[in-house]
Amino acid sequence: MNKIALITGITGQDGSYLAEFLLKKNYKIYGIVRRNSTVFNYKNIDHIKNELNLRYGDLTESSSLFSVISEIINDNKELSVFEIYNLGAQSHVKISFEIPEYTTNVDATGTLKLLDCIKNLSENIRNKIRFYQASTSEMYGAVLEVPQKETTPFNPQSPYACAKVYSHFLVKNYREGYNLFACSGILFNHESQRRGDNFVTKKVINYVKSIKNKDSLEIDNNIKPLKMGNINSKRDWGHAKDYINGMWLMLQQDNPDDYVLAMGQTTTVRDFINISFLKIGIKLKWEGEGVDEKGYDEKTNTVLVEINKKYFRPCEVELLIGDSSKARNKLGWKPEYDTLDKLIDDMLDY
Ligand code: NAP
Ligand code: G4F
Repeated sequence: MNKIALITGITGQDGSYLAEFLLKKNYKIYGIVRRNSTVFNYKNIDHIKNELNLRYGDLTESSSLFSVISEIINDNKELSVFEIYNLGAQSHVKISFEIPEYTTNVDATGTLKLLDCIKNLSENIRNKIRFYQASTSEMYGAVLEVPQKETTPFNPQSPYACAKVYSHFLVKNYREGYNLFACSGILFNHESQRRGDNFVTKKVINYVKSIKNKDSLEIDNNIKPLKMGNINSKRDWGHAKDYINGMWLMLQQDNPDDYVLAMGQTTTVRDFINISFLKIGIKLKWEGEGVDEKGYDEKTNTVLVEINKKYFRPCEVELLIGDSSKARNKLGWKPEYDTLDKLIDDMLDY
């Protein structure tokens, strides 16, 4: 069987794990990469780069998408399975407030370009294609139901989430209107050592690792506190490796459908910070309120965490907690990193 996969966002956290996973299943993998002015942005895929077929492209440019899909079809006449994973995105919620138009062009209109390209293929080829869309729990926004599941109404709170809602409904529309095998995975936050440095978990872990080897915080005057935004919001965090497995399972079913992937446990950012510091033997005590709140090392009284309002968002998503019963029952999806503790240990690289 000639199995082909095309991954947009292959250089990102999920795309790189998915590529590793599919290589082990003997897929021939194509990936779309963006040109970068200084370096090859291949850190996450460097170790497998020679086994991949990488092509320059961008979700904002239809011709590049058409060109790579045409090449795949022409060069793989015997293809029997062609899976397209649309993971490419401007994926940072806070940054989407600063570049809303670009975020929409990539995260919303980009999906339209890709789906339309597939829609216009011959029926024979189209019937071999299975499409995965990276939908997100951010679409629930100011949540209208607890926990959130596939039927929970969306109430997006950022340009990023609005763009993802557009793509989510477009996938449903193309599935129903053109009979495409197209699924959306509504994934709750998932993290790993490959998480971008400016997402909250990785930012905290990087800081904790940076002070891990200090002999004494008391005599180290060079310690600059970690600057955080809203530490009271709650997230349902899992491990990226478990979530990419779920994406693949969605495309192996007889019929296309949408599924929530989540751990079903929610934790405040504050507790994520507390637990991460405890891992290196530091117990934090919190004093003050609002932007004046600080986290101190209980032993030495050194200030280790401060609040900086520059990290606040115009609208915040206060609470996310998912119900993934449908994926667990129908797909048999079962995460291996089943506690936050295991996720943090892995991110700390013990
Ligand atoms: P990520 O690490 O930020 O990776 C994003 C990928 O998209 C990168 O490969 C990036 O390429 C690529 N990209 C950005 N702009 C693009 C453009 N204009 N054209 C083509 N590719 C572009 O994100 P992730 O955490 O792996 O997430 C993967 C997908 O799942 C994203 O769509 C995200 O929105 C969604 N999602 C993530 C989570 C989560 O918790 N991680 C939860 C739900 C949904 P460069 O390397 O060149 O920047
Ligand atoms: O790590 P975050 O930036 O992730 P966020 O906004 O939940 O979005 C991530 O998960 C979504 C799934 O729900 C994805 F769709 C999306 O692509 C992305 O992967 O922030 C998490 C929470 C927020 O409430 C934020 O306000 O942490 C809070 N936070 C507090 N201080 C901070 C910081 N977030 C960041 N990035 N940096 C801080 O200093």
